[in-house]
Amino acid sequence: MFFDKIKENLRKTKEALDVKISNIFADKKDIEEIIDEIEETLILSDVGYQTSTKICDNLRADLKKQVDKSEAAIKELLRKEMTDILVSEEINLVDSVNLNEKQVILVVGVNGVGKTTSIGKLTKLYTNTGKKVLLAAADTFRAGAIEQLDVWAQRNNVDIVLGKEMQDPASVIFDATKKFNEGDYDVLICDTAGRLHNKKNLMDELEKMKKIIDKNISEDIYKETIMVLDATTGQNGAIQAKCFLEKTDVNGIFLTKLDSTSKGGVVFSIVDELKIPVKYIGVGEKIDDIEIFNPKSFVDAII
Ligand SMILES: Nc1nc2c(ncn2[C@@H]2O[C@H](COP(=O)(O)OP(=O)(O)O)[C@@H](O)[C@H]2O)c(=O)[nH]1
Ligand SMILES: [Mg+2]
Repeated sequence: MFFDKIKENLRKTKEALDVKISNIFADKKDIEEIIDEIEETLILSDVGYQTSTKICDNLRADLKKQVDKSEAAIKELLRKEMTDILVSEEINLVDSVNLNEKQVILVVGVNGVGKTTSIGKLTKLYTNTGKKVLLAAADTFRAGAIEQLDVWAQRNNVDIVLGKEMQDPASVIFDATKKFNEGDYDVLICDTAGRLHNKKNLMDELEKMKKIIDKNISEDIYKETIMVLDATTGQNGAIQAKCFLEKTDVNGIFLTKLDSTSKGGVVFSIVDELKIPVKYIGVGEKIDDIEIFNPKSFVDAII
């Protein structure tokens, strides 16, 4: 049931990958030719040049050791190699999803990627496990953004610290950390303005918010920064993320809009090149359209 749902949500990416790969096998070719064409298909599905090459080099090596070179056997090896990219030991597993720990989450990313919506979904995920969530509307750049988060707070029936339009976002974070410390909250999730990597003042603002969190929230409370990325932007989004990371530390990625793109392959290049785990995926606009990212079921759903 669950598996069918994720398969349906990733249908467009599956069409770009799996259907094309099946076609490669459809007309008889030699193994080298098949792997070359698989590599090309991966690159065209936004897996990224470097990561596609890595996957296919490993696949070639696997096949040297294996007698069975049927379509099923090759696809099985391909699934293994693709999963390995997502669970590599270089990726910090300490930072994997922990719904039980008390924590403060700062949500960052450029405009329109889905930050506010994703916070609404995360809030539901945490309240579902019995956690008391507090939200901070620190995207004070436009009044609409504050109201939008307020709507998600009401939907989830949780408390929110509302900033005022053009208020210093760091001061909203300050108020929120104070309320978090005084109340019996488990999770504080902070929304921020869409900040562009080339706007130095916006990056500075982000650092200021982090400092306030570090200063006001007890050391033993887990703190993290989640970067939201829009999967529909494919490789462009991956490049944008790289620029972002030059300026600020990020613990995990929330990759949105996988329901409406064939560019889901971008997951592989994000994890492989940035060495940051994808923690959540967004698969629709509704409150329950969120999945905790599972590398194996993701790969099984698209290949
Ligand atoms: N299809 C789809 N749309 C999404 C998803 N996440 C967010 N959106 C839409 O993306 C748009 C921008 O979202 P918003 O949360 O305002 O982005 P923000 O500017 O980063 O806060 C809205 O129309 C959302 O409904 C998703 O997973 N799938
Ligand atoms: Mg927003």
